[in-house]
Amino acid sequence: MRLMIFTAVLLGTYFAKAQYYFLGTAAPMQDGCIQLTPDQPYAEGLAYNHSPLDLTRFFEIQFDLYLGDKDEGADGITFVIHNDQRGYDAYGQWGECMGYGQFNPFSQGVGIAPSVAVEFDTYPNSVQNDPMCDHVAYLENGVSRHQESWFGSDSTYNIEDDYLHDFRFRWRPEDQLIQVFWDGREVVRRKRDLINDVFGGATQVIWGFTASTGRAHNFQYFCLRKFAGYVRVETDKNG
Ligand SMILES: [Ca+2]
Ligand SMILES: [Ca+2]
Repeated sequence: MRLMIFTAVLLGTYFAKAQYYFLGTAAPMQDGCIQLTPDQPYAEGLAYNHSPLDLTRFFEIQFDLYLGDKDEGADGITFVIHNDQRGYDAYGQWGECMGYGQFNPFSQGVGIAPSVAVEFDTYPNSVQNDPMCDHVAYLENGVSRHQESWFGSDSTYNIEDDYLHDFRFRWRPEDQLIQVFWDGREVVRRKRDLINDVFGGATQVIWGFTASTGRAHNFQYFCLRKFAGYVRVETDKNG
């Protein structure tokens, strides 16, 4: 009996690490969380889950995000779903693009597309139309520039506060509704025909997190809390 429990713990650790494909500075941490960037300049890290999401079905995923402990740090994290032709090797530019976007709408930089993302942005960049404080924004197709931002009407809003923040992303295909909750508050609510208007009819999408730093930096990571929904599982890992 003891041996069985010990084996289960080992397998749990193994699968927690094996669940993600890592790019750049992303790496598993000892507590089961995933580092995206170390607290160093000019870092970029991405972690994609091995199981694609099925957009024909409801899902809700909940993670804790850690954005560092220096209010003046950078640059932030994005949650992304995509079917970029580069697949699990898709990445965007560093710095203000957080590993997701391109440097600005007029440059030749490559972002992740087609895609939908939510950024948790900790550094103001006027070219991306950022407010002067930390904020959340909905993004599409590798374009970091956004017209709308959420920062709780607090012009000093700061999420680099050494706390874990509760992030939830919900997709309801029956009414094509995206909802994002941040520390329990709904910060994005958008009707969008993701399958047809963003992903060109594709229903299976890769998902994960991206982050980067620039001249300013912070330690940035994420931890799974809950997953509700269906994923395509190629082998029965629990069998
Ligand atoms: Ca801040
Ligand atoms: Ca920014």
